[in-house]
Amino acid sequence: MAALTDSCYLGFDFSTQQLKVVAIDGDLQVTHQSNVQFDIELPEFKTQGGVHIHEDKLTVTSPVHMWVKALDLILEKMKRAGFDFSRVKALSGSGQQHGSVYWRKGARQLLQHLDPEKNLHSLLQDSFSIHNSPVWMDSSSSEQCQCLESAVGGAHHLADITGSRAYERFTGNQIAKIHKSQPDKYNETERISLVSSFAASLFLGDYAAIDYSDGSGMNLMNIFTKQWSQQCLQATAPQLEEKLGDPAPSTAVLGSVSHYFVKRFGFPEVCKVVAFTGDNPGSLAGMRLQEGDIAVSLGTSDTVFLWIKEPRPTVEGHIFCNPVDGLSYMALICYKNGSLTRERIRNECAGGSWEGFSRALRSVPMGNNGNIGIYFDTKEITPPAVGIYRFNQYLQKVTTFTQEVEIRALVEGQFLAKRVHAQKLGYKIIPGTRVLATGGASSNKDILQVLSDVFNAPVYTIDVANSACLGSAYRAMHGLVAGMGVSFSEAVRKAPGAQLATTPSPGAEEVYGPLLMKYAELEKEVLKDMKQ
Ligand code: 5FX
Repeated sequence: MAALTDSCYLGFDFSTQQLKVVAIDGDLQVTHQSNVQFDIELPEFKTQGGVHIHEDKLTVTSPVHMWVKALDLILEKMKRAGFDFSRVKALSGSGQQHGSVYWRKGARQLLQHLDPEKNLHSLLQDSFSIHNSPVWMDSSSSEQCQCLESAVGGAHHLADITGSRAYERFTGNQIAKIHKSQPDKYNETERISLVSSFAASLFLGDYAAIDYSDGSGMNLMNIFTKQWSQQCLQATAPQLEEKLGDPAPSTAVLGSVSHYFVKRFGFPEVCKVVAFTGDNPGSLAGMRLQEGDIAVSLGTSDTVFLWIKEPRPTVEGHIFCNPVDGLSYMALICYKNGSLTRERIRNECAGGSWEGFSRALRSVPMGNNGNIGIYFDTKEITPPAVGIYRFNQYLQKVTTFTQEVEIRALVEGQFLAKRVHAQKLGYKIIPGTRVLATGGASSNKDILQVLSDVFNAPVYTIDVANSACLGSAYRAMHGLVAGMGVSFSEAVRKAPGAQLATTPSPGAEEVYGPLLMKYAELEKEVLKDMKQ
């Protein structure tokens, strides 16, 4: 029996472009990492960025067999690298959210009796009724979204139940589309998994429950009762409840790894499988977000996630059950106009230089002398508007700003929007609130200063290249003690922390408090203009 210090925990991340794995030891230090890039290492599936974009440009799928083969490959790689599977006490994982897997009738039997002499890919050849799984990039289910919203009494009502209005990528709407377009395949389906619960099923050798947190991204689950909403199920497809199985807490131990992994790779028989979850919930765990914290990822698209106690679902953004604390929630807001817009303004107003961009930010005072800008180069998600809007200190529309004012208006506008929308979802700044910044733009100190000033909270930076994967390893470890009442933060207190980057400038709240209200009003006006 391995001593505690020899124990290790595995976290897998079935993301869009690759499968990753990380191992941590009992001190939460990373001891092993590996990955399989789908396009490069599994070229036979002919994916680009891990997906197939269909001719209509709206349908986006990934081959389910590619994910199975990727698991074969990554475990073989670990074995070749001398990884000692006998030390793994627990494993967990995450998957791209919303994607779905359709197991054919009889697949459960197969999963329960996998022959350790063969690879999973060959064993599970005939196990899926749908070979091309719809993924989160799919936006082909608008018709189903409209049907669902009207069946439950409107977008607001659906958000009140499921935490989100209807979104094309959300799994229920994808299932409804499959039921309508391929009824035979739907009827042949014994079980529908999310990417996360599908991956957990492979390890478990049985169908794994969908966890509450990833289950919140389906437009099917009541996020308050944590049960499937009968109203939503009925509006989606027949016999759906039996095909989904009961959802389970995200911290649940689902069972031990199947005999297949014990025999083929040498996992201990007692190695536990902790419920897998979505990649964003996984990142929340990897970043070790705590109550009151807000994570701002400044990448191609900007993402904000929050730990909240009292969620207020709206038709903007999403509320998910919290993956590490059963009494809390997480909110997620996606913005399409992130880095690409910052780069455009940098090119137009600072000669393409980030130093010039920073100089301009420093040369104009906090609050931009009352000038506010809204920059939606492409149609934004939150709010659904497009175009460039500039307002002077009297809130009158103007057509141009000086270059310096334009730069500050962009950065302040993006952060004011994040705080306004976060507050609408129930976010409150409380003593101890931290803003955790990640992604490309988080390396720019002057951008972070504006972030800190707008949120009136200290900003920390954290490297989250592998946050979902690492979060899964942390969750595997926590899963073993969660039942004894140990909190996630206690279980991972030894993990490396975030670095303090900056604190709010004196007087920031006096400047941005009133600007927040003005920004919210202007955004409403822009939306009204769009609808006319
Ligand atoms: C969240 O709602 C999303 O659709 C994406 O962030 C996917 O989870 C990416 F995998």
